[in-house]
Amino acid sequence: MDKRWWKEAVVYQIYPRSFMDSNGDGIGDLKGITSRLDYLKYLGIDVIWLSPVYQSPNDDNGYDISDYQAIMDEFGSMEDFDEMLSEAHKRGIRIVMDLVVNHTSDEHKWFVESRKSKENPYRDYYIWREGKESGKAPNNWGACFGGSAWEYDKETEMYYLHMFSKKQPDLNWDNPKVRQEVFDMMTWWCEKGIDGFRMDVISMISKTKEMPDGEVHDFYGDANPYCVNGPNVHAYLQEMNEKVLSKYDIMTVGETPGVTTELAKQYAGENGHELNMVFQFEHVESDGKYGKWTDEKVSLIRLKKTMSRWQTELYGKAWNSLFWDNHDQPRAVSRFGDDRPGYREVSAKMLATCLHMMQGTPYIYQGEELGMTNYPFQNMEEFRDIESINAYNEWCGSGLLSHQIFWPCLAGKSRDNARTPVQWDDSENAGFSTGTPWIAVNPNYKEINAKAETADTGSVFHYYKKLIALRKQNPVIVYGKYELLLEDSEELFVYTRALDEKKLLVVCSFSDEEEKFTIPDEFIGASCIISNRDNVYGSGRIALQPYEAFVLMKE
Ligand code: TEU
Ligand code: CA
Repeated sequence: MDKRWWKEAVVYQIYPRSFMDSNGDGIGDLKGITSRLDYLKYLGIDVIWLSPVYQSPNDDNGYDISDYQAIMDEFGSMEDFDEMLSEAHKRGIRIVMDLVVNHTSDEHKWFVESRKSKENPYRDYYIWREGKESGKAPNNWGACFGGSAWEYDKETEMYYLHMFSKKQPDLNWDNPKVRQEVFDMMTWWCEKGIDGFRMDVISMISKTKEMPDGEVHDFYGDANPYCVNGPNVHAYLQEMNEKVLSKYDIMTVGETPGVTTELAKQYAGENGHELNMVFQFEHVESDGKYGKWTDEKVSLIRLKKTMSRWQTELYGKAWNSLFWDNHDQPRAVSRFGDDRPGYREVSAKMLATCLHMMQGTPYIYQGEELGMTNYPFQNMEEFRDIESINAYNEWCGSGLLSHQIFWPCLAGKSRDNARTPVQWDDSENAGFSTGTPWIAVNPNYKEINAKAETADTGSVFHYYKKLIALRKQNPVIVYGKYELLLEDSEELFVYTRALDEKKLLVVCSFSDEEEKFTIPDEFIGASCIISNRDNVYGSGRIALQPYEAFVLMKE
């Protein structure tokens, strides 16, 4: 297995709107990020993945871009960006940009032109179709944020495709001019000195030529078989690699909903010519009741099966990315751990152990290193996310589900859980802003905040810091071979990692009760390199406290 810097790195995701506000307008910004680089350096991360900072009307918080080569007004200026990049580089931190090129904003100049007339030179930059008959969309596909995936445009009396909101028209990647525009724009950023790209829904850029109705699930037809992992996606990524990526020492991670382990070997193969790694979603998507919405916890057996399959099948063939949460997911500790007082810290540390000891590049989502929790939503007015608001209107507005049934599903899984401001200290607005934050601060900021945790060596923060340091010191954590033990245990996630004569035993209890565990003979006398409890891991049968986690290393 080739050694690469991005395999040994730990990435920290910043969602700029909610990270740090420098000027009191209630919105996080680039100067805010620059002011917190020392904090990230202290934590020990190597790379920042910056969610979109480009010019945008913010229908989807920057994932709807109207100018790829300008900074969003609320976030600052290009000078602020350059300063942030150079200050990061001074501290040895790299910056990976979010590349959102499956779609643009409808306010992007390409689309403004495209919709003007059928003859416009930009017409073919997007995906236009005639309606079926008067008043009917070209097919029954639904968009990811609810409603039809087609929007009628009266100017030319045709429909355009949007897999997300109607303000996010899909680009037509079959048009070579579109590809060249995207490659030129990427080159421009690379020349500026950025360190890589996280590629938004990159598995969706190629659509089938034929666009038949999809199988109807809840409301609309399923577009995925025609839009995800489409016919030319690998050809387009190889072209991107050849024309841009291969010319720079950068890292790339594709966000690839619908990816399987087989496909991951193509997208991110060791000797491939596409991407370095992909985000797969099987472990965070396996639990939906109504579409993605649910109030049920995923079973540990299922979680272990999924994660272990990715560990095993990609070994030596492709590279994994490791994550529990991001800006689209609920908070990890609330979802997979236990955010009740007395359990929050220990279960947050347990989850961190479980993930950071696996093979792949770990991603920490802002606030995860503090054990930040879901927000206690009480009413619809508290939501900001277009997906949550549309979903409520679609499921409850249609009368299909009652408020009572749907509410816990929405509140527990809304993307806004991850988007409340980072809790810096116990002052007003958690130190995030001197103004009114664009989205409410979690009321638990007085107990959970960076100031308190950096001062307390027993905190979740210091535990993450230690895990990151361990990865740097022990190649077995990066490159070792994975093996799952006790696959039928409903309470314990146990695995080993092996590289040359070094071997790790990772034991994580997902239970809120005491559990028994027998130390395998080969680990008797091994040293404990990290643990979230005060326990001695000598030999024989031991009792694990709720959410206990530890790692033994045999030399
Ligand atoms: O998300 C794409 C994606 O896979 C979504 O369907 C995701 O699963 C959904 O947000 C969760 O319900 C990316 C971005 O990460 C997301 O923030 C954007 O809204 C979306 O693309 C459109 O750009
Ligand atoms: Ca601001």
